[in-house]
Amino acid sequence: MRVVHSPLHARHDGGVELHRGALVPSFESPARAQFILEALQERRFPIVPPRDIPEDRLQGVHDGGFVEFLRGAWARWTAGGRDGSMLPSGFPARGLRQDHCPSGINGAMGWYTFDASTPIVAGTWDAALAAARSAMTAAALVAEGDSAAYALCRPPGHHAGRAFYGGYCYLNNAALAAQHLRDHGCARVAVLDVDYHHGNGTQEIFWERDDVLFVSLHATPESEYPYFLGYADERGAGRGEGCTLNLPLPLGTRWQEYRAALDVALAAIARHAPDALVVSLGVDTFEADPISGFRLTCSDYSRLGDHLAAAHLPTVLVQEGGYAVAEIGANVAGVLAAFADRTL
Ligand code: Q9C
Ligand code: ZN
Repeated sequence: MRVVHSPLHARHDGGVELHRGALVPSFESPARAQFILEALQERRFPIVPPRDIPEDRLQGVHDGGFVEFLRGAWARWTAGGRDGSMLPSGFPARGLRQDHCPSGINGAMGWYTFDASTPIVAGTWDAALAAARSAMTAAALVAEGDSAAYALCRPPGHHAGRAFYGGYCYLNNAALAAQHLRDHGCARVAVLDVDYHHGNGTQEIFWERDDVLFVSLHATPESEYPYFLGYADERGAGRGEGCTLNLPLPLGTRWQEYRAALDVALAAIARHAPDALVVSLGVDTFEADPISGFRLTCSDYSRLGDHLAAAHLPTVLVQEGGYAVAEIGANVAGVLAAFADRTL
């Protein structure tokens, strides 16, 4: 299994986030990708760079004005004499205008994001674009015949929607991978999101589509981020009705209950009969994750890899969350090594 990685991820660094009432350094740090890379190099996975995919391909899943905002946001911020990291100070809640993006940078920021966890710094665009290209490159490898590929994406992507960013995510890497597969020979695609948090961005992007099934296992949004999407009664709309499946789980979930939900997810995927699978691979389900509440152990990640391989589908794995930095390399490598063993 080839690993797609770009060192440009490290340009997204130095941001702060609003966490439990205080501004703290971002949990989503360059060290995460560095530790994953080292663990995969140690296990002799081949590492390849992303291809120079044209930026207009982002518009397969994203709004053009939104992409332009992300590309130009830092320049607009610094032109106003500001430094540090960009965080919003107001959002268009119910009762406020939903039809006009303010021309000023602060209003535009609140328009395009939905939280104060997702800072923009000088190198955010370069890193987000490299992550998006990594995911599309991994999809290209699979479309061209590899049985599986892994994109070491940083920043992550599954909270970013057609025209919004948030949850440490700017461009939706997994959705871009799924769209690439759709455009290159796969009539039907499934996305399985196993990050601790609901993949609200991916769900929104494919909500009205019947060609891409979205299935997500995640912590209950009643108490966990992103709070406002990810409930079991969300099933898609229009042609996409029945092509979204949410399996929210309680805090404290361990492998035994997790595995039962995973079986339900994999059965739904088999019924969709996809030509390829995209896995949004978050390892923030780990028992020692600093912002999450599930209890998966290191050895459970090999079990997860086994189960994913048992779907017997060409598979693009895309890195999402995971903030227990000391164990993140072992946990990701555990999934990928087990997956690769089963597909040899
Ligand atoms: N300040 C992913 O795992 N903030 N995103 C939660 C901590 C947002 C997680 C509260 C968590 C986003 C890709
Ligand atoms: Zn997460």
